Order: sequence, then structure tokens, then C-alpha cells
Amino acid sequence: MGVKVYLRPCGVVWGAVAKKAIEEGVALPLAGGPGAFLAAELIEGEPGATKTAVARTATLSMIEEPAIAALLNTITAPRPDVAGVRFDRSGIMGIVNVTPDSFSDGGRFGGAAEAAAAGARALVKEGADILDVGGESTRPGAECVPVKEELERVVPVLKALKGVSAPISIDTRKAEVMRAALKAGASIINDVSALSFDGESMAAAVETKAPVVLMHAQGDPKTMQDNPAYRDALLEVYDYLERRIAEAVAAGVPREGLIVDPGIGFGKTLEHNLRLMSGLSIFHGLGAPVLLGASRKRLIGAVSGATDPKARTPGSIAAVLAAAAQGVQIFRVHDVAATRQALDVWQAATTGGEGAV
Ligand code: HH2
Repeated sequence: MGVKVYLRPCGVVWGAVAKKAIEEGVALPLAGGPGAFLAAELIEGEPGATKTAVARTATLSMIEEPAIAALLNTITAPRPDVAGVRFDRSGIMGIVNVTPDSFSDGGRFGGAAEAAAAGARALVKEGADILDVGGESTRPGAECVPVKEELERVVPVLKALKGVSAPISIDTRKAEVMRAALKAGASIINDVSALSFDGESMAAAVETKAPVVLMHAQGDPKTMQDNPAYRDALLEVYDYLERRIAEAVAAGVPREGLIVDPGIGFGKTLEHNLRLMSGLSIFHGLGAPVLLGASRKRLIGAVSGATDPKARTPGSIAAVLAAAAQGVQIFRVHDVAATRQALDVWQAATTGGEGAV
């Protein structure tokens, strides 16, 4: 087998200049647009032993190397809708943690299911395109929650959300919770273990044909921050997600329903998280919408000095905008209204008001 090749789009432009650059053959659409990339980082080799060069897209398009041509095709193709959510603009997944112990908002949606559902409906009004309901904290050091308890937390909330206009994802690692949640009104599986924690979860995804968020994590929440190690976090996370997509598709999970997520903070040091954040556009090479969950996480605190997670909204928004500039399509956030406002202004200012981003 030849040397492995990765392409990381860079030099992304928007609006009228993006259209013109594509017409003139100096840029290619990023995941179907509206952004377009003028160049790409060409990375060859294995994680930890790579050669990197930056090449213009016009040059890359002329290289007769099947792996590069295939990657360019994948990176430029439009992404299909998932559960009715379009990916030609930045989407927001609003976090609805029905847990007593989540790191930044434990108890925020606690109490009666009706109250949690009202809080979730408010997130839709604020601009959430997807609601992510979770009954188990996966913060570093968190204990695994028994299935029965997780079901008791999430199912009543899902039932109380009947008729809500945004699709609901169920944030769980457990097949039984996936199945029950999908019956109770959720339509997307969000699994921080990429269907690997529970031996039954792949089967649950195949049976239900539900779209799935495949997230990378190194280790289990209980111990994942003890000593995370990578030769190259960006490429290893990419390789892992590529393998999980292949395994899910081979098992019968519909490819067009897959979303990928590098899993910020899941078995990663600050250095690993920043390598991922600065290289996010590489994940377009996997041919699926990219989701980012950096909201209020330690990375924001470490860079800014904001020790209280609730004081990390400005830094969380900066992370969203930096990722949006790399074409990331979905943001899992606590602060929906503030993020929507920031994305709307970023979009208008970047495109000169032309077209949605
Ligand atoms: N992060 C958390 C939980 N679920 N799902 C995806 N797809 N991506 C993420 O980055 C992600 C996730 C952890 O954050 P949070 O829900 O705020 O905290 P806790 O696990 O303590 O409930």
C-alpha cells in the first residue's frame, strides 16, 4: 500500500469572492459551499512521521494521484440533510443536560420533565436547530450511570417535548437508551464512544436507521484525562473516525446519516485540543458534516484563565467562529442565543450579506 495522504483545506473565502474564485478555477467549494478553499495542506505519511506541503487547489486538481482526486471529490461534495437539518449554513445543537452533575450546567434542566422540556423549547426559540438531550455526564472523572436511571432521566423529557419543531438527538453510549429514546421522540443518536461502548449499539443504529454522531474519545470518561497520548492527535482522530465510519457502513448504518466529531476534551490535553481546533477542516475529508463541542470546556478555561465554566461564553463563541471559518457545520453549545447572534453577525460580515453560511 502507498503512503497515506490527508488534505486539509485552508484559505477559505466566502460570499461573492468565493463564487468568483470557483468560476475562475482557483478555488473549490468546501463541502458543497458556500465557502470555497484556495489551497490545502497536503500531509503524507503516518501520524508522527509526516511530510507537509501547502498546494493551491488549482495545482492539486491537476495531480494524477487517485488518493488526492478522491479526497478532493469528497471534500467538495455537498452534504445531505440529516433529520431535516441543512448543512449549507452553520447549525446549532442546543445542550439539554438532564443530569445533576454536568460540569457546567448540572441541574439547569433538572426537576420535573415539563420544566426541562420548557427550557429545551426556549433553546429552539433562541435558534437551536437540534436539541441534544443527555442523561449521563461524560465530564472527566464522571461515573457511569445505570441504564435504568438514565432512562428515568431522559424518557419523560423526550415525551414532554412531543411536537417540538427541532429534531432531538439522544446523547448516550447505551443501546437500550438509544432504542427507548428513539421510540419516545428522538431522531438522532449522539454517541461520544462512536458506537463502541455498548456491544449492542451498532445493532441499535442499524435497526433504527437513525442518523448517528460518531465522536472520538480516547479512553473512558472516568480515566480519560489521566495520561492522554498521541503521536499526532489530528491525524489519529481522523484515522479513528474514518475507521468507525467504515465499520458502521459495513454493519448497515446509512452513510448519509453520519456526522463526525473530534471530541474536544475527551482524552486530550490542551495541546491535543488546540491541534484539533486549528486543523478542523481536515475532517471534511471524511465526507460527513462536522460537529464541534467545545462549549465551556477546559480548553476555553486554559487559554483564557476563566476558571468558572459559566464565565466561558465569550471564549466558547470564539471557538465556534474559528471553527465556522474552517467550514464546520454544527456546534453543540450551552449558550444558544449568544452563539446564534455571533454566527449571524460573523456570516453577514464575512459574506457581505450574501447567502447563508
Ligand atoms: N461533549 C459532551 C457531551 N456530549 N457530544 C458530542 N457529540 N460532542 C461533544 O463534544 C460532547 C458530547 C460533554 O459536555 P457537556 O454535555 O457539557 O457536559 P457533561 O458531559 O458533564 O454533561
